[in-house]
Amino acid sequence: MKAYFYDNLPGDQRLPHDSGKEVTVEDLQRLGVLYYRMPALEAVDSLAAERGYKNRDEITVSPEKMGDVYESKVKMFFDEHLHEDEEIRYIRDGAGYFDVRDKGDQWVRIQLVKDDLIILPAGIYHRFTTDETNYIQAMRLFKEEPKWTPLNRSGDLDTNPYRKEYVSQFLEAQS
Ligand code: KMT
Ligand code: NI
Repeated sequence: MKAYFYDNLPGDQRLPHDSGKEVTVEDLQRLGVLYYRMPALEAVDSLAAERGYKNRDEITVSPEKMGDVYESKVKMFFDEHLHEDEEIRYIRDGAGYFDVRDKGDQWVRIQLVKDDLIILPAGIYHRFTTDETNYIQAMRLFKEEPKWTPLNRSGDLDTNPYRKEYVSQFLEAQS
């Protein structure tokens, strides 16, 4: 895992866009984003059990697997959105980037590789992209009823109760 501020320069979303300004695991934690290095699947099983996650699936995002729809899927994943539930991703192979908004609404880019696990809290604005290798395999964990519907960012979303809860818990509650 490596995290840094996104450079906001033009260019393909799959390029690193590394501004050189580093972001630490502790910085991520303050945003409610939890990172774990998990070489053992048993540890993922424990974490899932602790948090009440009963279901999982695996997705491969690559042109080989997705064919013609790959480019449009990758663009869709990159639309800024939030969910009304946690988003847990465990990288099984390949690599990719999750971008999350920080307190000042700046993009923080989190590079994940095999054996990295990330938990994004409900209500955080984020987006995902593959990198230049165009290949990632990830496990998606979910509870009984996944509320995975991506809600794309808009002014209206600021009144969403899950967004409001996230803002009060992580963005307002600290100096
Ligand atoms: C997401 O939430 O954008 C995804 O699930 C993308 C594929 S998982 C790396
Ligand atoms: Ni998402």
